[in-house]
Amino acid sequence: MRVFSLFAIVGGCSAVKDYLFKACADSGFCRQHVDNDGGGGYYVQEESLELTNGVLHGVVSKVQPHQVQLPFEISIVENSFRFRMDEQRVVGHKRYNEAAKWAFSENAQMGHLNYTRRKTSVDVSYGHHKKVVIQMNPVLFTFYYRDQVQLVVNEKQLLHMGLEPMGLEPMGKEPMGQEAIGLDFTLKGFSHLYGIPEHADTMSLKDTSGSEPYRLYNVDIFEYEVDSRLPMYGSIPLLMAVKRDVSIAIFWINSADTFVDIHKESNNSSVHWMSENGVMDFIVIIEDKPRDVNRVYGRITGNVMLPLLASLGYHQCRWNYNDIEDVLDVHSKFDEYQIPYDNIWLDIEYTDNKKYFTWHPENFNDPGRMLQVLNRTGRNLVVIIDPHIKTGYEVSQGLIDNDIAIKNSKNEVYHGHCWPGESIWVDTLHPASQPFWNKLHQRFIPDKYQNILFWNDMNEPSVFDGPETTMPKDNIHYGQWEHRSVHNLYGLTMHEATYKSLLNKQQRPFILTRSFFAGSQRTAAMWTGDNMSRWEYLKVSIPMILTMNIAGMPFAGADVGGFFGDPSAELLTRWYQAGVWYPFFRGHAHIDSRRREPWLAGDPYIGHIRDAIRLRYAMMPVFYTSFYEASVNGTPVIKPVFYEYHHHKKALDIEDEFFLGDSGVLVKPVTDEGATTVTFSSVEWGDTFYSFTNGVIGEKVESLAGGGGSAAAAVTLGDIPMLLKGGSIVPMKMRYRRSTKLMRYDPYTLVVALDKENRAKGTLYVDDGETINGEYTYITIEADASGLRSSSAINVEKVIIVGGSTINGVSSGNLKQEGGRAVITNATLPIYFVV
Ligand SMILES: *[C@@H]1O[C@H](CO)[C@@H](O)[C@H](O)[C@H]1NC(C)=O
Ligand SMILES: *[C@@H]1O[C@H](CO)[C@@H](O)[C@H](O)[C@H]1NC(C)=O
Ligand SMILES: *[C@@H]1O[C@H](CO)[C@@H](O)[C@H](O)[C@H]1NC(C)=O
Ligand SMILES: *[C@@H]1O[C@H](CO)[C@@H](O)[C@H](O)[C@H]1NC(C)=O
Ligand SMILES: *[C@@H]1O[C@H](CO)[C@@H](O)[C@H](O)[C@H]1NC(C)=O
Ligand SMILES: CC(=O)N[C@H]1CO[C@H](CO)[C@@H](O)[C@@H]1O
Repeated sequence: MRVFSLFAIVGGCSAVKDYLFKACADSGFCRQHVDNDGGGGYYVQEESLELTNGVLHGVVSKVQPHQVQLPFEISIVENSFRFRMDEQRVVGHKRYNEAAKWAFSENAQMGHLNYTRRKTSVDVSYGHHKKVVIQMNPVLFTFYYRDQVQLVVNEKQLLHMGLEPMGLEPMGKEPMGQEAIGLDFTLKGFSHLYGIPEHADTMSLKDTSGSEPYRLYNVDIFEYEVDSRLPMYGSIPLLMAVKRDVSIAIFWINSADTFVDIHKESNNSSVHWMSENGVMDFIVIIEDKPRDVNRVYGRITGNVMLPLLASLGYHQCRWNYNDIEDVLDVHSKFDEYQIPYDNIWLDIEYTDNKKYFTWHPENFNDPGRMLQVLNRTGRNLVVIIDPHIKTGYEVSQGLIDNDIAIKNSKNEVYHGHCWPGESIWVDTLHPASQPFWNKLHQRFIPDKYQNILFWNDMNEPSVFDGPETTMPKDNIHYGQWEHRSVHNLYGLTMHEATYKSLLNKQQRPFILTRSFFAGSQRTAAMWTGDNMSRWEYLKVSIPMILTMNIAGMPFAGADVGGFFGDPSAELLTRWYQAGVWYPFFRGHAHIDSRRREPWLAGDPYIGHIRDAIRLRYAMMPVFYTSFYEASVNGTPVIKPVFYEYHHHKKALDIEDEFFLGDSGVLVKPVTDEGATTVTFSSVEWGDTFYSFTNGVIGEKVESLAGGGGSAAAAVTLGDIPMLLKGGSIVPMKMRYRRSTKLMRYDPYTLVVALDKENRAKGTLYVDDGETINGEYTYITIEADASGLRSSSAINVEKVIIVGGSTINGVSSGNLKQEGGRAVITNATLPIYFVV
């Protein structure tokens, strides 16, 4: 009923979802915090300051309307400033303080700080050129970097912690949920902010003055809308601000329901974080460039794992493949149509009646046979395991017997409704859940098979009959923590448990998760959930995935073709051509959607889709190398152009064009129906670019538009617009193979695009693609006037050079002029260039 009345009032379908999810005004703590300056009045008790082991301890206090004591500590983590403040309670429970425990990597390094007492302030110094001046009364932090003020915390006096002013009872049994915290951060000279996924919105965050703040609260928002600040399946409370020569990140370490309100005033921006409860804990990262911020954040929370090479191949999914014959038929059709793929997926229907860790007794009665057939050509099977467990079978009984199910507020096992009907949920915060989860996986995976991968869906967790389609906030987890405190990190605990349960295999685990939190990048890939088969969803997938890359979780994708509905052949083709750039590349469809495996698209679409998927495989060395670099440096795999051009204001808004890692490959997917041209913006800033459409190197871009300096290029339906930046060397594998595994020993083609100084550089990472911590080589390749060199031997079958008239030393083979390009073929193959 409510849906229809709202629908009538607003008169458009954009409000259909709003009733399901709380707006700031419906959320007690947000409503009370959002515009409330609370009168300030928080001050540092001067006598409380004490430095122990490089950590500064003290107490923040406030007298009105009643006394609060807020012990805090300031520490240095990976050369960045961390502030953590709790509330001293006389009675009652503790505030949740373990979000950092889940988010942080084990290797995060603590540092020491120095401080100097002044009359009314304290100077804290750390690292190079970094200083924070802490004003005592009212408490205010001013962050300096290279002697300039960059950030002021609590300038707007929005600091709030504890029950007042909105809580009523300072003592006794507090009503839980009235422990909200809030704080403002004013960024000086920053007009562009990014991050805080997941939202179906622009990459550059919007000013939310007078409208809904961005909300972080993991929910199953099926059929989500675009251009929205509504919460989605996952949350990473990391916000990045970028200007010409400084980049800053604010990492708000809190896993409760959170709103982020943004105000932009000319070139300053202020960010107001509000969370429902928990301790106040944040880190400020200040560095020169966006990639430096990613490196530091990666050291704190861990970098993306180096993926199983096969998981960078194409994934074919639908809800659902009906039975083993269906799976094997789809599998062999890929070979028949000569389309490479690596992974085929099973959604919930493969189980016996939605009982996870079982196979459907008729349709999937011999999974070993299926795995064996797939394995012959190096393919994997991916199966879904969700955290809701059907009542009345051995797995749910095991959860009860081991006391590892999530409880309700009365401390009884919580029951809710999900795919299997009545279900209970595994509490993966409980240490005893790990051995239980390990055993389930070991028993379930047919003997000796390595080629089985996992998909953890619905782990927000989704509860069909719960508030906001999730769990009641007063449910109880291990440690007596309320669900409200840990809500946004539950999904992480689940996919991390799955990851650990697979470490006994020789092959690197692969897990796709729908819900995520800061730190999820260490053990899982994500996708953007239930999108729709419409052009605007294709378009918004690019900024959404770029935002995941900015927020340190680059292994991200969107359902190619859209989850709900039936795409037109043109949309499906364009979606594949864009999807080849998603770090996680999967076609997926709803159970009610028509079949849309690539060969069903008809001519000429099938040819274009085949070419697109083959291009992904040709570029596999670049993807794998970029992932390796991300796993070491925290850098994006698909990289917004502002990472290279942050000196140019216009670059800060470009969200439809991106680089593939540091390779120099620049991409602009076609996301408009009927498009006939594409214009690249990044060519404006003086670098040389070459046309690289469909992975075929061509002319300098000026000449595309007759030397006018604009890089508008005509595109046909078969074209995937790409450019290659001068100064790059791109290693490709050009031979068609059925899967990544079968490409392993194929020789490389090197595409060398020289810059204005006749130089170029590239990198290549090589290993067996499977084992954890196995042998590897990381190779640098360089070209200049004296020749082409690599730091280790590479098996090369062809070198293509553009942009230079002379390059010596490469002509160990036949150097031929072909049009404007120098092509080396058929030299004494294989050619090894060694320093
Ligand atoms: C702290 O001060 C000492 C002595 O002045 C100095 O040697 C050290 O480098 C300083 N450390 C930092 C992190 O600034
Ligand atoms: C901010 O804007 C002011 C005036 O609007 C200008 O003078 C100043 O240079 C700008 N600062 C930055 C960092 O852009
Ligand atoms: C931005 O911040 C700077 C430095 O605090 C200040 O001088 C300037 O007035 C601010 N600009 C606006 C529009 O508030
Ligand atoms: C899977 O294929 C590999 C070759 O790629 C082979 O070594 C392995 O034994 C196969 N596994 C099974 C269980 O057949
Ligand atoms: C490649 O080299 C072989 C042996 O040197 C020679 O016979 C052949 O003609 C060459 N092919 C081309 C296309 O140059
Ligand atoms: C509620 C809902 O529609 N859930 C869907 C979530 O997404 C996965 C995969 O995209 C589907 O399998 C579920 O049916």
